[in-house]
Parts: sequence; structure tokens; C-alpha cells
Amino acid sequence: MKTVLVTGFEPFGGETINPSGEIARQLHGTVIAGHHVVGALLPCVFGAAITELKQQMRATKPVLVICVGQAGGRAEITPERVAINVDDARIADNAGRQPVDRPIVRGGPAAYWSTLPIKAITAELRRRGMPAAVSQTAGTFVCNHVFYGLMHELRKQKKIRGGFIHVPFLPEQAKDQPSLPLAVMTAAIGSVIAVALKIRRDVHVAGGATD
Ligand code: PCA
Repeated sequence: MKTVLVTGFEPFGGETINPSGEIARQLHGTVIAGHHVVGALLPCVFGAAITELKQQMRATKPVLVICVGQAGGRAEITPERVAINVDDARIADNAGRQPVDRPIVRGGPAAYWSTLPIKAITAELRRRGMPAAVSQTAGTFVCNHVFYGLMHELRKQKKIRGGFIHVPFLPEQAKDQPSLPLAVMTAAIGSVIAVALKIRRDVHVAGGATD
């Protein structure tokens, strides 16, 4: 059976839980559309997160890689369109590092596109009654860092597709902010996997984005 790798992050920024790590844990060991799903946890640390991602990719040889991260304050499940070649941290990571205006890969391209069918994914999640929108920026913290590292790694392995999905807070994290239950987000990432395995060429529909 072929493998799909799903990664999530450990908690960061003073939180005690990260929905993305919980989603990866929930999906680990499941079978989706005839593919074995491996869930892995990445440290919220510049550099180390990409090292761990590459290690997981070497170990599992996935045909599809879905990296998931928390975007507190967002109301929707947001497939990211593009990873940019810059680290610019507003807060320190879990190892106390705070790179500012630094390239992720020196001399690397300014950006990489997701190779996931982001519009088809958004449409399918909405069809299932889940809040979803394409996002035009994954930020400049560890999530964008991992997303760029993933796409840089996949640049010469075009058969392996990959991308990044940001998810809202869990209800227990959110005070006055939007949130979604873990079961909903886990089902959503399951749908993301199924759509990505099925749809090779994205649909091009208007109105699927956050801005
Ligand atoms: N969210 C952060 C890093 C880890 C996570 O889950 C981000 O959006 O960069």
C-alpha cells in the first residue's frame, strides 16, 4: 500500500495544545482511499522542523505530503497557495530562535506553489459543510518555513505532491476567537487527502479565497 505523510506541530506560543499535532495523531494508522496514512509531529523550531520532515519523508517514502499547522484567529480550514523564501519571526520558536528577514534557502527561488489542488479541496470541504478558503499567505514563521522546505525538497520529485493546510484553534484554546472541533478538522484533513489523491489538475473557480 502506498503511503501518505501528514505532519502536525507541537504546541507553541504559550499554548498547551496544537490542533495540527492532534490531527496528525488521529490520522496516524488510518487508511484513506487505499493509502496508508502516517502521522508525524514536527517541533516548532526553525531548522529542526525541516530536518524532522525530511527524516519522516525518507522513512515513509510517501506519494503525498500534507503538512498542517495552527493559524489562531482564522475561522476556516485554509489550503495555502504559496510558500515564500523568508523567515521573519514575530515571536521566538520553541528553541528560543527568532530569525528576522532571513532566507530559508540561500539563493533559492522567492517562492514555491503548493502542488495540491487547493481550489478543488476548498470546494469539497465546503460541499461537506466545513468552513474552508484558499489562503494567499502561510505567514513567515515556522509553518511557512516547513512549507518552503517541503516544496524545495519536492522540486526534483515531481511525482510526489505536497502542500500546507492551516487550521483554526480548537474550542478549548479559543476565548473570543473562532474555532473548530477536533473531529471536524480531522475529517477535513481526511477529505484533503482523498481529494489530493483523486484530483490531479485543479479546478479554477472564482471566489474560493480569503481575500
Ligand atoms: N503554526 C505556526 C507554527 C506552528 C503552527 O502550528 C505557524 O503558523 O507558523
